[in-house]
Amino acid sequence: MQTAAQPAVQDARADLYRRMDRDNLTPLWEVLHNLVPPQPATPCVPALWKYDAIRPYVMEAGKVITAREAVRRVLILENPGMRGQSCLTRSLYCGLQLILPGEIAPSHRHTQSALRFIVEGSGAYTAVDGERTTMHPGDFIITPPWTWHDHGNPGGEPVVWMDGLDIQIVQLFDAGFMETYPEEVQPVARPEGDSYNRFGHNLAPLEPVAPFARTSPIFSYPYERSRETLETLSKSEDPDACHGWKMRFVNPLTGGFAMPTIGSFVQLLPRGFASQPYRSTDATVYSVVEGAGTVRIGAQSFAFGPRDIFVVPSWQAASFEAHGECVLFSYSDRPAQLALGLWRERRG
Ligand code: GTQ
Repeated sequence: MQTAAQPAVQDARADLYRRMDRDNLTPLWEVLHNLVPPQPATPCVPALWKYDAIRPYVMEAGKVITAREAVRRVLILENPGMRGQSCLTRSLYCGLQLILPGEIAPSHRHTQSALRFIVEGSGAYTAVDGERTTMHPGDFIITPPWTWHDHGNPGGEPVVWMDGLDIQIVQLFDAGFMETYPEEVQPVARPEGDSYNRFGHNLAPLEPVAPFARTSPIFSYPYERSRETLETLSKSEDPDACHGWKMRFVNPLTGGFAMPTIGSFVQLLPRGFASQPYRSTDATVYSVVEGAGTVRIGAQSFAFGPRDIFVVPSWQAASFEAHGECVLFSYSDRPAQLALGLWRERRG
């Protein structure tokens, strides 16, 4: 504990600070506590968006701008504690993208990784390096870094998905590049399902190939498969006290996370389940796939239903109450924290 300095000493300090400030110097001892806090002190706050409340804005955006004109017609979900920074957690971006029947979102590539989690509608596609995949609600789709990607909707209904990107991680490292493809739509080079066929059936090509470097060679994980896995799991073992039945999406070539910067998860909570509180240093974005319940985050409680999106900040305890059987998709920067030796968790 510092005691208050004598007025003469205070003046001497203030004078020193003023002079060194002109040379871009500042004393550590005035800011040390904020720089190295005893535990995570985040501006990120818990928040939940009811899909029914925000869907009208998404659809209205479809009336005022085309996907072509917008390039990506997306409403960004901004954390209320960090407005203006285009992020939902400190490290991750979240948006809701709309593509209407007949529209295309032109092809480009960037070093930021993207995930898509399909929220509403079927029949749109996203193309990654020459292969298209058709979107269905609950599908988890990856756009690996520096791969050409465009989206289109040849179907008959609006399609909405959640975009999760590592924009703020790439920003932190000033490692962002972007290019526009010379055509609006990239040519199709492989049939739909090609990557899933090569890498998604417990087989891999003989030659050690990793088409997307450190990102999974599977770029579309169908909901049908993940739902079936959770269902089967729930019949063979008791749910985890904190997580219910929870799995992570995997890169089949490494066994690691599907993306190097973003971890993605899917979990099933049985009807009536009340979880133990759980905290971890990776702030996590949730998209509700099925079921209704309540999530308690720190001192706040939020009711959730299908298609709602909510965020749990770093090191805030979260616990769930499932009114019906619930399926939750979630993503966080866990792989990045693990790679850097930073990740911590605490149960209970
Ligand atoms: O689909 O390529 O929400 O580049 C933000 C940036 C989506 C995309 C976003 C993007 C994209």
